[in-house]
Amino acid sequence: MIIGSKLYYFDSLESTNEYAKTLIKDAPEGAVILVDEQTGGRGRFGRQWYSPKGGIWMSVILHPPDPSLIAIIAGIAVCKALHMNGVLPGIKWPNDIVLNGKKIGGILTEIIDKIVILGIGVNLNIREFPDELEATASSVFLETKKHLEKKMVFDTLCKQLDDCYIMLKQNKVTDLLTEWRHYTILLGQQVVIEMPDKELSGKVLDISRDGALIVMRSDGKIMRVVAGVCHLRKK
Ligand code: BT5
Repeated sequence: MIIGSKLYYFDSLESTNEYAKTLIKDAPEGAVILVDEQTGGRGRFGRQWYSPKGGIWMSVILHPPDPSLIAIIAGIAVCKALHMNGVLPGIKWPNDIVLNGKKIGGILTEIIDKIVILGIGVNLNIREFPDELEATASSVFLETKKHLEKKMVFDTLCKQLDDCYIMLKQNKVTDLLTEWRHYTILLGQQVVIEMPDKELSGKVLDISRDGALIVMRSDGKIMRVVAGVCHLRKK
């Protein structure tokens, strides 16, 4: 297996992604940093990521030929790992893992000198969230009342990620996108996508081979969206 070629495990770190950055020159491809809790976990755009004990907080160092589908394969791997443990979450492009409409996981990819640091957070057995997250965030335990053993889910996740990463290296993009379509909650949905300089509303048609979301505006124009924050439009 590439993923987990080396494991760095700690009780606590500020952020596994930050720690991974200190290792990228020395650690082998597939090295995983795993912690029980993060004191300064981060989301995209420097946002905070709540990371108490009970979750899976990890980063993986990868040398992909092309980084554009890394968040896509991470989403597939998280969903498959939970699915194999009897829980069926969904993927909300670009980087949310959702269950019953709430966010139970997130993915953060950072690229440094063509090396990718893939951060994955899964709210596995978290029992409560701060007030400001309660409406939008949840955990596998809170949604299903199942307490899944962390080590088992982590091992399954590494295996699934390894399978997807090998497929990516073999350029099996069609197969990977088929898996993504199976897990996403977005196909055919009306969404609003916030981008730094504009907003786009429309219906999600598909995902492209480079991970962009394909959206049809109400005037029929087809748009490719490479990055943004996606909200489902209330019906
Ligand atoms: C993400 O960012 O969803 C990416 C999260 C990646 C976390 C992993 S954990 C291991 C690795 N090391 C790190 O330091 N990070 C990675 P974003 O889409 O920006 O979502 C962040 C937003 O989600 C915050 O602004 C909150 O509103 C919300 N949030 C914070 N903590 C959450 C949690 N535990 N569960 C669900 N939502 C949360």
